[in-house]
Amino acid sequence: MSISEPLQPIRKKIRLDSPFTDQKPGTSGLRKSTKQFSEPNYLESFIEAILRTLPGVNQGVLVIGGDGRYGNKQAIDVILRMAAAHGLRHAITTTGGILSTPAASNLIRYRKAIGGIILSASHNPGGENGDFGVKVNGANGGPAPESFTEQVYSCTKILEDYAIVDSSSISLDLPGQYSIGSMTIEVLDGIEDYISLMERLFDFDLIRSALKKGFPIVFDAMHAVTGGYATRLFEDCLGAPKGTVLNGLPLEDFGGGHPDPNLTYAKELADLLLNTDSYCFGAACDGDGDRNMILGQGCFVNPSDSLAILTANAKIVPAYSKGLVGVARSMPTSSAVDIVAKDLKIDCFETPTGWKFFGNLLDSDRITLCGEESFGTGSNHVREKDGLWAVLFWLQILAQKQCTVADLMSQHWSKYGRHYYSRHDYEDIPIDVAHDLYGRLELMLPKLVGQEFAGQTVKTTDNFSYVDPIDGSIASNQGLRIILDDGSRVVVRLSGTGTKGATLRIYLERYEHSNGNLRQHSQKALEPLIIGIDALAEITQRTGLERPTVIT
Ligand code: VG1
Ligand code: CO
Repeated sequence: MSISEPLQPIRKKIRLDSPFTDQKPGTSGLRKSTKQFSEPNYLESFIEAILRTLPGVNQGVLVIGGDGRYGNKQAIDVILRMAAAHGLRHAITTTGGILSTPAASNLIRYRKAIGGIILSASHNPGGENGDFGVKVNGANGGPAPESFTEQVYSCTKILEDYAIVDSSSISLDLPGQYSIGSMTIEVLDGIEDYISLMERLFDFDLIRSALKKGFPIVFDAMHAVTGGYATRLFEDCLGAPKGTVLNGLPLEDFGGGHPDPNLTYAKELADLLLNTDSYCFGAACDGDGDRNMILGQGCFVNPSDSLAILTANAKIVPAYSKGLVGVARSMPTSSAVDIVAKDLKIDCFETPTGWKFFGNLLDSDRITLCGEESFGTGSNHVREKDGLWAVLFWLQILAQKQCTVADLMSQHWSKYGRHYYSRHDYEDIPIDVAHDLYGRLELMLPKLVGQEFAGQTVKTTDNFSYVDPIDGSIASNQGLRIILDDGSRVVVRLSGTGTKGATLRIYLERYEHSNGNLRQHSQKALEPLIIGIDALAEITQRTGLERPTVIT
């Protein structure tokens, strides 16, 4: 079907009353409340800044899609009309406007687009009272680097007007070809290409036969973007029974839930795996499909351990059968993968929090796999973390080894030792309280060296900064680290993705050798560190919170 708009759609310049000074992108794009995004000209002025900054806009190809949250389709309509006004040649979007972040990364790469605009606030709640977000990815398919987002931000501060074309909305109901003026638009099924990519990476036959032999799995799409992808993957392609995918229908408000796959927000799934014997394997993804949580029967896999397990077993997956060139993890992620990398004699890089920092390492073939403690794992197949990819990776390993998740974890720890690990989040605390706490702790850091902390001696302290080994760019103030004599550590960071108040993140880690006690509860094993940092940073006292809002 093809609908042609009038040949000369009206291009207008809308004058802005005042520039928008609060459009500073955080860890991953611009994330604000839906209400703020609904203010007149708010979205438009940010998109204008992007289209003025992104290289290749004139006659370029742009990918646009989102996680289906409230405002997704309206935003696509605005972006298409602004893209036409800025001289793009072709825009690619998807049916229902549904496109997961990793699938967008794939589309950008293989359609040789100049980049993509992804409408998502990821794991933040959606709906009229929730959050909305805009992420920009570059031609490599990955999140734009800080140099780009800084430029966009500077542009928003001086913006006086934006250009848009007047035309009626195009339908996203079915695949089709359209045009607005001289810009052509392709609406395609956002799922097909992603599934074919997965088929090229994994051995679907092996997974299919393992599932058939009686390995019941369950997947929670949390009413977010992965519903359609997961149903097609697990139920249609891999033969899992109907009903394997829970909450598979994407909803504008994610069914009122918080689409963050962790033990707090994916409790329904966690209960099925931890408190019943109905399933051998369970997994969930977040709002935009880039995060994953892995569970076995009676067993939660810590994301830092997950990265280590994937690294140790990568050769099982056809795409990585020749081995890995290197791996990377974000700084707060535990060192579980470092030990595996050492054993495999491959490089292991430590980057700041945020997927954009893996981009250069992936582009220059220095790493094959990478991951973050925040339920993100990925590889060089795209330039984003990829939730369903991680689930398939786990299924491939389990199908090949014919063992349970718990067995695989035990085997791993008895070979490499165990990194007890936990993240404590204090959400929605007053911004000044958070900054005072952080600033005070930072000032204390130099004096802590050589002092006793949590029953050990403090070896080093710093505020992590990173020099990109490829382009030499520097990212500083990436988190406070207190590293103890036995290798244990506490990291303190302020989140860059929240929209209400500030979120303080405390990352706790302690290593236990393979011949030590590997069966403790992690909160118990980390207790001295938990008590130590609370006393030192005066967390309870200053925030008034007796305990963290979320413990992972
Ligand atoms: C959080 C995570 C970080 C992740 C980021 C984006 O950032 O800690 O690891 O890369 O979210 O994930 P912060 O600044 O709040 O700690 V997503 O699923 O929003 O792309
Ligand atoms: Co996400």
